Amino acid sequence: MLKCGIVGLPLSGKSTIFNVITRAGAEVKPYASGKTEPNRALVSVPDKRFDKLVEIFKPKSEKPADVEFVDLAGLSKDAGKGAGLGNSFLSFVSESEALLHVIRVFKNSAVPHPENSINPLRDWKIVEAELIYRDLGVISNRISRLEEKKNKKKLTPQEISEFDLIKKLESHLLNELPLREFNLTDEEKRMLSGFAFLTLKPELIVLNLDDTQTGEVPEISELESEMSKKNLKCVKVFGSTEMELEQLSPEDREEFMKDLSITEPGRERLIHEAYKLLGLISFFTSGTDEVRAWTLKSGSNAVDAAGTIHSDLARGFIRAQVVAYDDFVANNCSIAQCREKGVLRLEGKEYIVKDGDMIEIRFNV
Ligand SMILES: Nc1nc2c(ncn2[C@@H]2O[C@H](COP(=O)(O)OP(=O)(O)OP(=O)(O)O)[C@@H](O)[C@H]2O)c(=O)[nH]1
Ligand SMILES: [Mg+2]
Repeated sequence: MLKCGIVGLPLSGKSTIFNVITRAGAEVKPYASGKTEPNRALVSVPDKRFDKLVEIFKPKSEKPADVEFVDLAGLSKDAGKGAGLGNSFLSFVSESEALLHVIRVFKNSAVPHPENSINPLRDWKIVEAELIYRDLGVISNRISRLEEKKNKKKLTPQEISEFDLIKKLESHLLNELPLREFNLTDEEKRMLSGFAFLTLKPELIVLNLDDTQTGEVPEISELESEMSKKNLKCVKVFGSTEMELEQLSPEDREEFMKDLSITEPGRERLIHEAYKLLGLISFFTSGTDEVRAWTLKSGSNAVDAAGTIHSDLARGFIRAQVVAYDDFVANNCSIAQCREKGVLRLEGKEYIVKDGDMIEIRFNV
């Protein structure tokens, strides 16, 4: 299961955003919770194509794609040095494949700010520094290990190149730069995959606004220009308001959204951005028994797709019958017509699956 961790300073609105995304009703309070055990919820990825396939096939069962969201405790300044919840918190961060970083923009005198003022760029830097500090700790440990082995002349050739690399990473981190800004080759990424470095995880910035903060919001201009330089995407959400919105009936919700001129609910925007951030695509299996959306890492091939469904399908893989969802719809949702028009294809093992492919695996075990 792919996981998205929600991080940020205490009282920035992490649990509020978690509730927006998951409708899970996690506790939201105007004082620091100090909770160590994170809130977790599985979320179905909203997908109009999936809904349409269900409408067409009227299957006995349906299953959309899902992603898990994890709402973490606030990350205090100096957590990496053991302050606040310290390292127990950071270990929860490391299990997530991607991070949603919630930044407080809303003004609310009833909710104290750990730094006593609204300053999104400063807040982002505090959390970033903690993540960098934690990665540095992981690297230092590894360096001392390898140094010991080096002194005993017991380094393998692989460890020699790893040693080389992590020395460079160490000085990069010491310059207060995250590892995502270090140009790693695919080979190097593979070498480092076991470390679960926090500053290597894709990150989405969630700006938590009050619903009065519409149009130009001067408080966020500095942060936004800095993030665009760093290629980090920012999403604006009216945290508290959108949380209330998710508790309404669909009709009332629509009315309310019109009043606030919100076109896509924050919930859907956040889930879609998180899905993209995780580098995920969906493919579909469909029939009268079941319509199902499956999650796949972008760049995966037909055998990977088969294996996602069942290991037997990967083992006995012969061919994949594939049609793009758009072609299917353009051809009256008729497989026979797709075949006639030549848009229904038989693909081999090496075929790279595309987002929205409808797939049937031919296999033999
Ligand atoms: N006005 C306003 N208040 C908000 C908004 N988002 C959160 N709050 C309030 O801020 C307080 C903290 O919200 P939480 O979602 O619990 O924040 P948190 O980051 O999970 O807090 P910790 O887990 O304790 O670190 C609550 O009283 C919320 O009602 C917002 O968009 N606008
Ligand atoms: Mg919370």
